[in-house]
Amino acid sequence: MFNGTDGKLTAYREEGKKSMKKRTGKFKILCTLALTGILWTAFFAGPALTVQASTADFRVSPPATGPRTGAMFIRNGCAQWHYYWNHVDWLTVANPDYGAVAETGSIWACSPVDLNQPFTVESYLYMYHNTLQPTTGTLADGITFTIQNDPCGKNYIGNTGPNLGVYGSGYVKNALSIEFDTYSDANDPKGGVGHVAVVKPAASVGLADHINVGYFTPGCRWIPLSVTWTPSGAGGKLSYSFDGKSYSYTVADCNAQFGGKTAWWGFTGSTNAKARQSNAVAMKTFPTQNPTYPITVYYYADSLSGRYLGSASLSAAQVGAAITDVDLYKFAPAGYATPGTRSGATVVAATTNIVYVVYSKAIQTATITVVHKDLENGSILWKDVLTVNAGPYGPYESFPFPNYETGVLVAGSAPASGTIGAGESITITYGYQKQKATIIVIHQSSTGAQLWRDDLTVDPGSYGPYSNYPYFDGYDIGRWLNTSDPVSGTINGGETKTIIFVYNLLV
Ligand SMILES: [Ca+2]
Ligand SMILES: [Ca+2]
Repeated sequence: MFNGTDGKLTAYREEGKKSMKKRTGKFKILCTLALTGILWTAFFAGPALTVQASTADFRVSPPATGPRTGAMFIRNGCAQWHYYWNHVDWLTVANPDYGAVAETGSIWACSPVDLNQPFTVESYLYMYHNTLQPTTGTLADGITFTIQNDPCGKNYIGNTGPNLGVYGSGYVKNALSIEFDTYSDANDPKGGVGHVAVVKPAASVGLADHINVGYFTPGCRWIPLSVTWTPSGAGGKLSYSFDGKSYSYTVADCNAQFGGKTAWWGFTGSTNAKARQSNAVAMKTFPTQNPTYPITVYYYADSLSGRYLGSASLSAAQVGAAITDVDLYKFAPAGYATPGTRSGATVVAATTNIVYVVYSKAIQTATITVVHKDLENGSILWKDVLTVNAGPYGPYESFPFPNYETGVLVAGSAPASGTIGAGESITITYGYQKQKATIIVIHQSSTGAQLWRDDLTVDPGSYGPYSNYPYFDGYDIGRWLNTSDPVSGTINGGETKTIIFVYNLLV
């Protein structure tokens, strides 16, 4: 774009930031169109025009190498993409608007990195006054390179000033930062103008939270930064060089540090309320990992009914890798056979990867033999061989034998209720007694005095006749008086009959 102060042609710039001031928008578009024509005309028709990368914004050019980064990062906050026609581009993570203060921005690579694989990021960092400012004044606050798994993911945006876009309230979670801090705050190391340190982002970062502290002097330059991740077991090593010095930091456990093995990476930056420092990143190389693809497992019960149970996501995996970590027991409904039957994707493809796990209703039976035994004589009154579902069984009422009194479990028998496993076989034996009847025989005198009483327990059925009852021999054969019952008939289990004999006393 034109430098508005002197009209000098500098470069072609596209703004990726929607929040650019509207009042300048049309002007920029016009300038862009005009300049594009001018530049391309010059390039193709004129004598060799040595096109310099623009120094309009940052006084010096970033190295004219590296991929076009505009589509490779998600930009948040005040971050912007600057693309120049000779393919030199960079992203500002703070202070893109030439003088704004108290800003913060973040750029996160569109694709996360797989921490199971090594990767290297090579870049250049600019942390200095831009061209519209005098080169005097305080520089603050700096840039971080951060690997993170914040819930906001690649939309995470942090705080301004000393927070460098990652610390303070709402700090980036599950993260590790390498800070390039150009302003020494109260809690900062004091050994140099600017300092480099590994910091685990937190609400409050103290001096002791700065690890691997090194120093550098901010200036009007693009400082090379190379970061290499080397996985090792559950963690890995973060090796980085900045301004010609090398450092390394070991992460013991990626799950503890990053909340997983896949993480976002990118840069954040900030300015404070007074200092104006442009913070910019130019990329040299991006991670060249094999791309990974997510895998989804859907669980169903009853392949016929297709009842959906739930889903699970597996860690992203590389194309061609066998999908081995499918949990065939997850969501299994009670009573269904496990493991489930798996179908669907078996090898990761560069498309949607879906695995199905289907359970079937368990056909798991057990056998319960119920024996009903007469306790008096040991004879088997009834025997049932029942095929039941494995699981709980009983209680006693589940195995009735109605013709007798409530049974009692015979010693050594299985309990009347419990749990039976698939394929098991048990025998429950109940002892029964026939239900008895009661005949009360009362002998009394003709005057009503009771002479004798017998309470007789009898089997149900016919009873009587008279001669079956105990004789009261102190008297003449009595004359019986029918009270409630006759002296012979049929009596049911549980019934009571009373027969009264009345005697004439032999006096
Ligand atoms: Ca600081
Ligand atoms: Ca610091």
